[in-house]
Amino acid sequence: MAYETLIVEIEDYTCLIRLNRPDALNALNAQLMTELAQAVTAADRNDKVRCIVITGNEKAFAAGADVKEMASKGFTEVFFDNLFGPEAEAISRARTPIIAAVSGYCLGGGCELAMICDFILAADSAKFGQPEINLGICAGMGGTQRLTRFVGKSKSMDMHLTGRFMDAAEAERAGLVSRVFPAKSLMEETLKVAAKIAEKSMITAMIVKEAVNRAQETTLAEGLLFERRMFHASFATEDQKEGMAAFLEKRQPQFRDR
Ligand code: DAK
Repeated sequence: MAYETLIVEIEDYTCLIRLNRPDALNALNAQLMTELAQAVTAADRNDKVRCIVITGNEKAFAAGADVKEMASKGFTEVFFDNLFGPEAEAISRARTPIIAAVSGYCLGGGCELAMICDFILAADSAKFGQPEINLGICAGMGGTQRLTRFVGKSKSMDMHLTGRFMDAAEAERAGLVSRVFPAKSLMEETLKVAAKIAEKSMITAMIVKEAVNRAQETTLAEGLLFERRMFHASFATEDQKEGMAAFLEKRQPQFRDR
């Protein structure tokens, strides 16, 4: 499918989705979010895709929702449009692991999009922020909820109330980002991480994704029970037999997603 605001490539079981509105620092407009939801949904259904990477360019992952598109709207319009709601949900429903590879500005809706992904790899140039307060609005695509779960109440309040940016080192210390790479090697390193995930059993990867996401959404007791049942269920797969046999035979496993 041809997209106007994205560049999508599938290679070696990884679907690389580049946000492509460089003149607007990849600001998220309605067209980009619609196309992104379509691209992620298509990749999620494609059995040649075992990991999805969402990235931007060196200057920006995305500098937020498109202020030019939003500025003149009124309450009824944003309420009935349900701006970005269905698109964000479509991305968060994907079962395939999604990595956000972030260079440069990752602000507002851009930071929220990165947090919808399963984890964030950052360039040392990355700058994260929820500066919506400077525009007279609060975050609208999960920022107050997800950032708080990532970094805790104190730092989340600080980010949302002051609108300040946090650099990659602070984001890694705070737990927002899993790893930081030099900007010039971010994509090479990200594709290595994607390849590492792609070689696993897809069934197991999806189980892991569901189980970790449960930790954000339920009580510890319910989450532990869910994990234990998923662990039990994994013994119904051929990939469990193969994984353990390969370990005992001192060879690499050949997973077949069964
Ligand atoms: N929207 C539209 N255009 C943007 C933009 C944005 N968010 N960010 C940058 N641009 C455009 C600039 O207008 C400029 O365009 P021209 O003037 O050249 O036409 C071009 O990108 C380059 O930007 P600058 O000239 O400003 O570049 P600088 O390097 O000087 O500054 C900056 C970079 C990132 C510090 C600055 O551009 C900036 O502060 N940008 C705005 C950041 C921001 O406030 N982001 C939050 C936006 S509000 C919702 C879902 C999501 C949201 C809301 C609701 N629902 C589900 C309900 C999200 C809201 C937001 O994200």
